[in-house]
Amino acid sequence: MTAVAPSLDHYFKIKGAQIEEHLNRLIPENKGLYGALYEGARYSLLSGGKRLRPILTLATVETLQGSPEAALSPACALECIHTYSLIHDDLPCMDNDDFRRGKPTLHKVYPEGHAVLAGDFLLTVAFEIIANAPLLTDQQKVQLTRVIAEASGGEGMIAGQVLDLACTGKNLNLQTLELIHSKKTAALIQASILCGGIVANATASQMDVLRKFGYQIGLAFQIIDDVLDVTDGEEKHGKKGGSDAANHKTTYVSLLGIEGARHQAHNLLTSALEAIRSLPYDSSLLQQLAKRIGNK
Ligand code: GRG
Repeated sequence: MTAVAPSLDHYFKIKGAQIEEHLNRLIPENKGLYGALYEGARYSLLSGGKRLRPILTLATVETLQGSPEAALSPACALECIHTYSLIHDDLPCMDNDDFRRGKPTLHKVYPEGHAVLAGDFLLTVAFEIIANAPLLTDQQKVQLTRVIAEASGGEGMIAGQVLDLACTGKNLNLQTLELIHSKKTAALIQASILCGGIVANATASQMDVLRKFGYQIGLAFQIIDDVLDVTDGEEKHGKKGGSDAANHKTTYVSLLGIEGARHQAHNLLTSALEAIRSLPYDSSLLQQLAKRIGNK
């Protein structure tokens, strides 16, 4: 029998609130001598955001009939890492952005060094959260640490950011662009799915399915982001062709056109849906999440 899928908006609302509450407890207010560090981290961490990555972890665990309570710690660790990456990405030495999640970026309201350190704090605390997770086995903690570190480290998100900086202003081909985005954006989204698999004790072949699904929805997410930068960007940033064009970045849209980029994302999502349907579970929740990425 197929379970009735909950409304996705409702799911985002309920799980988003749960994640918010957990993050608030994990990174509490600190009135001590270095309380400003906590204040800065909380400014960015508790400032909204879709909570896509932690929600993907929770949805994967639920799909594989694991414990959603046990998944809360790695889910929050992933959101800490994601927020750190946004804080650092917005710095003047990187993308130099003034607004994020509808508010001034952290370095606009605190000294720049303070924003760097708040980002460092969020990256570090993610691994502390995993180490101290109350409902995980030691083996799960090691596996989660490895998956998250690989996705965010020197072969993952940081490598993607380095390539992105090095390639700005250069004409890239599709292969190089995919390499950058697979590391910069898809890796952490894929890790969010894999973390769910680890918490639910997925088998090796189920992890292979999750790896493929996570990569494909992660890359599709970035392609759609490129499209939205053009279609919504002019309105948002006041720059013709969006902020990527203004920053001289090669994107899926500059290489394939808007329709070509949408088609590429659609193909990835179709293949991701096919993969996830092969799991011996009701995967309707993950299917809905993948479709939401396509329509974001
Ligand atoms: C600084 C090491 C380092 C890495 C930065 C992820 C990243 C690498 C930069 C972000 C730049 C960017 C805006 C990329 C587009 C895709 C993306 C990650 C968008 C933001 O994610 P959302 O839409 O954001 O999930 P919210 O605010 O909803 O969490």
